[in-house]
Amino acid sequence: MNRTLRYRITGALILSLALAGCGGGGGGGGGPSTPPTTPPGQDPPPSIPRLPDPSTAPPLKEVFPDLRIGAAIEPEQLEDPRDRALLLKHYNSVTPENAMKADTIAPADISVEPPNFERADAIVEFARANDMRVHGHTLVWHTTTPKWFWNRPPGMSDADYRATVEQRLRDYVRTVVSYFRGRVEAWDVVNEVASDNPGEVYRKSQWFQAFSIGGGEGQEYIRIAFEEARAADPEARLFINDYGTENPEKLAKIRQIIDYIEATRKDLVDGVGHQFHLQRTSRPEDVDAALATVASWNKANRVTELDVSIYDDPGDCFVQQRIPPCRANYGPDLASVPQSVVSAHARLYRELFEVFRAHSLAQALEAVTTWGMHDAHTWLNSWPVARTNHPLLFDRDRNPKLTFWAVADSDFAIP
Ligand code: 9MR
Repeated sequence: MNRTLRYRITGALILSLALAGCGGGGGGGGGPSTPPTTPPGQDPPPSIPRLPDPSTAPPLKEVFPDLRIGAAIEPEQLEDPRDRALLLKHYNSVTPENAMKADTIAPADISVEPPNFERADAIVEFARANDMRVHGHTLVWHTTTPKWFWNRPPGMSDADYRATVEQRLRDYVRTVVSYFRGRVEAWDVVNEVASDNPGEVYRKSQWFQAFSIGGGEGQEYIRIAFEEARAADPEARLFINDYGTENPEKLAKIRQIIDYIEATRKDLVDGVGHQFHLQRTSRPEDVDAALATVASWNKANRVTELDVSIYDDPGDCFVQQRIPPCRANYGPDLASVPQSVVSAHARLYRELFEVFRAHSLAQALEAVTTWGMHDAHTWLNSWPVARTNHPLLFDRDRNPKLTFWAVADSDFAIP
């Protein structure tokens, strides 16, 4: 993982942790102290409910008819019969986890080599064939911007360099959004452009730096990306996507950035994409407040990358990325996780989806996408350390977990 990515994610979870503070969430992180969940096929202890037969699980998209329910996926998953079945049953929106990032679509300069839409097309065509929407992710993200965007021939003046980078940005955004026009209904136009440094609004990424050259406004790339996307597909919904938006300080920066983008044109930003990469000590009331705040701006909300780590890591885990300070691996499967942790995870998800339902009923939340479908495929199995995590609603066998039942059935007793 490169340094920029590490820095970015570090900020995300430190913010979440800072927010979590004395927050809820049961269970210690120090190792099994209460009975584990019961492996499939075995009788649970009397205090722990046996999970219902997976075939009786209601489709999530029907449990939340006022929300789009999405999952981030890779094209290969469409070839896996179990993943395909899970996707078709529960979801009506997909986000390409990586297939639409610039380093995938345009590893080489698109003025020299045509862009490669193959991987993205696999997902978009599957979605079309199955009546699902596609949430496009993401046009501009410093972490996945290929190097050719920054090429500077020797001797090029500052003014020419800035103009060249701007042209590359305009061409890239226009090319991609035009190509998917009518097939991708929304875009994360920019991703993670807000800074995590106190008092600093804009991330000082390579984008910001390139646009600052010669005394320009570093943040102008953000407005340009929105302008091009709007022009290329006037029907697409355009989002500014970021993590840590459950933190009011971070969200206030998003507001400032929207005000900048819309200073001269009020119709460029449709809404805020909240990643919500949470831990089980995160607080639903912070999530609720963030959604309410954005709604009060008359902007749309989408939850774009939801997951909840089962580890309540301390802040320095995300800096050091080793165990300790990161929590030790609970073990290879869900049955080795303390029941108190499994239950806390389920309770938090239940409360989060109660918040989501309330906002969807108030027309203040359009979609909830989880960052992956099941625990076998999630970035949290390798970050901040390689470790078995269980952040999603379905287990490694694609079966609904206690957390699923907590969300799907409000009467289901969480032990
Ligand atoms: O899950 C994605 C992982 O497979 C990629 O290697 C990584 C870098 O492209 O991006 C991950 O997804 C990120 C998303 O695009 C933006 N928000 C944070 C997500 C987790 O890192």
